[in-house]
Amino acid sequence: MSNTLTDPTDSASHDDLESLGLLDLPSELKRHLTITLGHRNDIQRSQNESDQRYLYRALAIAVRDRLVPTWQETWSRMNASDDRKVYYLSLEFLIGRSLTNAIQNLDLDDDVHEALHRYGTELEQIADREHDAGLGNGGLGRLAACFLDSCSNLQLPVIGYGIRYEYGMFHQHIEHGRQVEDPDHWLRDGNPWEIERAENTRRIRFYGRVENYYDDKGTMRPRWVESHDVLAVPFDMPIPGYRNETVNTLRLWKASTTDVFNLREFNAGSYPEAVAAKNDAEQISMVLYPNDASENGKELRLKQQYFLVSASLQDVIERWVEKNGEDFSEFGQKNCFQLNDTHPACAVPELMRLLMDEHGLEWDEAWEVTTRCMAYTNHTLLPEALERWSVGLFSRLLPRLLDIIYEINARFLKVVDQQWPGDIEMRREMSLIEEGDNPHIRMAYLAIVGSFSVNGVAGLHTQLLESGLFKNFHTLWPRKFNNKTNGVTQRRWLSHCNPGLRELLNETVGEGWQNDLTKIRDLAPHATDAAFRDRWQDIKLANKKRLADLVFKNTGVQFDTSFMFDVQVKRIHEYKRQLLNVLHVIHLYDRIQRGDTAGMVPRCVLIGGKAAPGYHVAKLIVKLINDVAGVVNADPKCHDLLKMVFFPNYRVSSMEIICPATELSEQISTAGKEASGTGNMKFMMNGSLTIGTLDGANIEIRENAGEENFFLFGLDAEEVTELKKDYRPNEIISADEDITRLMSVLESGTFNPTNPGLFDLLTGGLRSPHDPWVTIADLRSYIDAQATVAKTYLDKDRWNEMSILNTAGSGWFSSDRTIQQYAQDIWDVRALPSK
Ligand code: 26V
Repeated sequence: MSNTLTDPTDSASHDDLESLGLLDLPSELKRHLTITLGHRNDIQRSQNESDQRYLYRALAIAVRDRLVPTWQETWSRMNASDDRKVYYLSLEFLIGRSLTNAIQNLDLDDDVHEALHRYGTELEQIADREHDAGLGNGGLGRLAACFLDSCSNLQLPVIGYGIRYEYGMFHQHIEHGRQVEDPDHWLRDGNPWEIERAENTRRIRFYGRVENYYDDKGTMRPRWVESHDVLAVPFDMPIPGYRNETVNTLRLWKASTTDVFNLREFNAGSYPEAVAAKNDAEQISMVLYPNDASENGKELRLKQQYFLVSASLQDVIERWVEKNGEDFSEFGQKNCFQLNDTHPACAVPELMRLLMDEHGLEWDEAWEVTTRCMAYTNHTLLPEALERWSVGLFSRLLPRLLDIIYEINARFLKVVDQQWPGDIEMRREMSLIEEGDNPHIRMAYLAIVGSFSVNGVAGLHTQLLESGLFKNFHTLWPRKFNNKTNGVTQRRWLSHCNPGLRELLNETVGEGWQNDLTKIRDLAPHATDAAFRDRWQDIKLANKKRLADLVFKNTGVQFDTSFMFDVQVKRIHEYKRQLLNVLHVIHLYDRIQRGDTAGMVPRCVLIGGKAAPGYHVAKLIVKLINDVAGVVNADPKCHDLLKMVFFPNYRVSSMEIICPATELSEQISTAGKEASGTGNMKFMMNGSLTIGTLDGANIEIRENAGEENFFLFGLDAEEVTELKKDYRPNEIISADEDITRLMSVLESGTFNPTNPGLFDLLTGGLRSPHDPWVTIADLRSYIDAQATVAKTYLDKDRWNEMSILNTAGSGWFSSDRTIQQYAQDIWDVRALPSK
């Protein structure tokens, strides 16, 4: 795929800037500080919070101004093109910070340094003022952000569509070892990275009922009446490509109601109610739902999903009609909607509705178009995470859509009947409607039936979808199914976050890896070069120092940079088995108590992540981590061998400090449960070694790093399934001296002396024959693998060699590779030629 780089000195030339009415960056910064923001210009070496915030805003506007012309140009070029376009529909985009990303992509580092110099400050400090755009929970949301970055890098005609949540992922702080949630009002200081496009506002319907009427040709047609409408106002964020004259768009919808149209509706004279209704409408884009099974089925969440889908489809259709009139015969060939999980699956019936009810297509034509342009990505194998919406709720909120879903189902069940004639059980199993007292719509099935492509996010995950969750659908339509192993953008997750390593890589393999990560292979021969390994280790040490400072600032715990940095950061969930990690720490603690420290390597163990607010067990795990850390860090016997922290409020910007400093990456989920994982890839790129199970993308990480450069342990997915038939954790515990001991330390109340029984729910789960995560089954193997890790760490040369080979093998995990595969195999789109 072509990815032409223009000479950056061209794009930033003095003449160009002048023609855009822009001055050099130092002057622009001053202008925005004093004129745009009306601040004083006598800041000198100011550590003052408020001065720094002004500097951040002025710099952000100055940098954004340099994106705007290319942004507009990319938008017009895309609209003018007749090539197929892609829309990435997602309830989550975990963007993180934009300033440093834009500076890097525009190659403005030196200019920014110069501009900030006169204020006696550095970019790192100013950049830290930016609130993360935390519009996502974890992997799925961050993947969407990495994908947009790669689409811009590859100059693909892709628009992201999402919701502009007023409150993003909650802020986490720890009180007495427990997670406390605070709202994340990330927009409170304004957002220089968005532009409101009120002229593209859309109207979204809810509630009401369906009636039939006769159109002007005398045909009876259904229509949706007496609906309560809400407005969707788009806010665009720029997604800059890497030094390539492309700036794509992320369009985020905010819910609103104009006073004008609202007051007219409430013309009975009830002014306060009319104003209150405004509030009601704005609820829809108020807050991101935390990924939490207990939140499943909430009406507001379904409203968010339909709101996103309807606004985005109307937006695309309006641009289509402007250019092509009411001829939709090629709409399916020229447009493609990628559904990020089932969250936007209402796109299937909504596109049908818009085409039939608003644009007069017949069912068959509309279905042909819809199934040509919808593609669905699955992100989870956990049955409790599969979305189902109650038919009752659906019929109240989206009555017209329910009729369409029933019709899709009726036609689909005829296809099932052709394949399996007379097989009633198969009809029941595959129906889009789960029957029962309280029937539900199976959103994954709706997405599969309405899409031409269904993909998993790692090799094993796709295999398990085909042979398990979606087996019948795979039998019916084998060619719909495909794998697209996830990836991450090396521009944020290596180049930006690890400047020391960036410079070494540039020097060693050239700069090409920044937009073609396969080039990083050339690092491999240097793994045996002693001098190179020393430089490699020095860079890691500097990154460890940076993380140790942050850990101290956030927790008051002093990390010793000569210790091994052992890290597990991700959402807190039972299947990810943070508990397994804690059990190993307790094992080390117990050994230290007994003086059995031969071969032990000093470790700093860091665990971080958010628990869904309603997920009781996950929150108890957070408490256990904090309480074990408290005991370990207070014990003088541990002082030279073991430190542990719970890292509070883990988010994108913390990972940028954490992953470059990590030596051991913990990827220890129960095999068959983690669809892919993407943190695992960020660690690998930055030279961490992985201790992991054969789960998700770990399998591919091990293949690419070389088996000898990966610490494997535990049962594989098949073995887990087999074991569950007869699992007896208590027998495993009593047959193993170390495990017996560590369980008795945990159960004796060492970590909860004043609160007996506090962790019984956790220990009870571990000991249960029905423990779905079979933690005890993998514990021996995990402890042994950790002993191998320690032994290897003592051999510095070997460790550094393995570390280099991990980075060298990480080329496959660039999201550029993933996106090229989506572009070729699913989307059938090519790069838009530059102007
Ligand atoms: C479910 C729900 C249900 C309640 C409302 C909010 C909400 C939000 C998200 C989810 C599903 C999340 C699924 C997910 O994040 N999957 C992760 O996707 C990553 C990217 O493909 C993958 O690397 C991880 O393995 C997978 O767990």
